[in-house]
Amino acid sequence: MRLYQMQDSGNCYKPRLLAHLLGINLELIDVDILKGESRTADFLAKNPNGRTPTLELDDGRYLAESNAILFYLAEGTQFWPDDRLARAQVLQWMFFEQYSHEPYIAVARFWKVIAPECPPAMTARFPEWHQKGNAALSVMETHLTGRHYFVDEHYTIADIALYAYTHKATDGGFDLTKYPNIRHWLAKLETHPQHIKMETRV
Ligand SMILES: N[C@@H](CCC(=O)N[C@@H](CS)C(=O)NCC(=O)O)C(=O)O
Repeated sequence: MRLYQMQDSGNCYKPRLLAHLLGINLELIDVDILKGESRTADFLAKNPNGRTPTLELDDGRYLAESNAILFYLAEGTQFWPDDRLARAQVLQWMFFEQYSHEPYIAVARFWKVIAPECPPAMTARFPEWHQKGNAALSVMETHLTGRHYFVDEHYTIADIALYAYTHKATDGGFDLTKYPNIRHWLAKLETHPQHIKMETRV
């Protein structure tokens, strides 16, 4: 399978991390979103929404949305639970990630480290991103009290979806020292023998 991706994107890191945990090889095709490569006619034919990551399956079909790609790769593995409620809880945290977490924590990081020539209209939005991002981190911090993982005390794709941008939250100006349970959870995931860093190119 081929992953159309950007190395420094947390959304693209999610499927790379899971694939490595599962021993799946992905061919990586870099898409420079700052040069508009995600909006060419050729790329839009693969993903009409013009975003990375986009997975090309072995049969030539495409799948977009990082969390949908996580689900596709995880089905039938230990990262997708058997229990009905646990499966729904994994989805609960993955929807939380996309609605309440990524739009603030990933976006703040994007404008600080990936496109630092941030226009004034974006700079003005940092207080809102920090307020809403900290609200999401507080929800995670409370949930992680007495827990090692988000769902059912097993490492699932809910953890991967939330790990991707949480472990880089300081890049966007968030202070993780306020969240000891989150820091323990991040450290726990990093002890997995197949864990890879975002910068690792596999
Ligand atoms: N909800 C999407 C968000 C994907 C997304 O925003 N990707 C960014 C990189 S992190 C992108 O490719 N942007 C290119 C563009 O908007 O043209 C997902 O989880 O995959």
